[in-house]
Amino acid sequence: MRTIVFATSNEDKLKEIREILPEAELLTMGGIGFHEEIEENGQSFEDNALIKARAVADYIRKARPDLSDALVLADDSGLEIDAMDGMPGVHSHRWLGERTYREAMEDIIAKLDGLPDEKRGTRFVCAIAAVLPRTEDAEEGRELVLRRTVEGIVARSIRGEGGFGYDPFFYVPEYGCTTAEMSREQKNAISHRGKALRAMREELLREGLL
Ligand code: ITT
Repeated sequence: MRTIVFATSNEDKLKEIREILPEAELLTMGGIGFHEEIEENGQSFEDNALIKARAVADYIRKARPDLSDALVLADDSGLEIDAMDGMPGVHSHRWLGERTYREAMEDIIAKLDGLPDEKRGTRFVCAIAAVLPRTEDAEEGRELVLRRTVEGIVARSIRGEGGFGYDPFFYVPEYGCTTAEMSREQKNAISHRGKALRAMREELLREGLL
């Protein structure tokens, strides 16, 4: 069984990831002894996913040679809101400041008050990066990166208890509910992270790495 180290400290993401990558033994950063804060200072989701995956791959090279055959994956995700010029985007987490998600969502709903559906467009974006194990003739492991999205509209009120982060106001018209009102399986089937992870899984299977 292939070992995958997933470079996240977000437990909610891990629950989603475990369901999509059943053929791998999934380890977390904490699980391999990596406790440093990674500075996500990239300009794009792809940059940040690569920054996270490289930091963990470096750590494995230096401190965990027993894991040299492991694949390292990382995702960087966030929410883009059309009426806010794509904000909060790559800053989706830090943009909260001192607010809870609920407060931040209520602020956005107030800002968009009165806008019709066609002006409430939003999307979740997810970039997944992989650092592949080093081969005998290569200094560095090869890297793969890809991006997927899911489109929605900013709901007029917060709804649902499932998911995490901005899910309770991410309304998907085709399903008539927010991603927080979906089961985990339903959300994984349509979500940015679900799509990106399945695409990465396909790629890894094609390369004989899973
Ligand atoms: P790691 O960097 O440790 O993975 P993080 O929570 O900081 O955890 P990101 O930088 O990738 O993760 O994510 C930015 C934020 O975007 C995340 O904390 C959520 O607020 C939001 N987000 C991402 N995916 C989401 C989803 O599926 N549902 C709701 N909100 C999501």
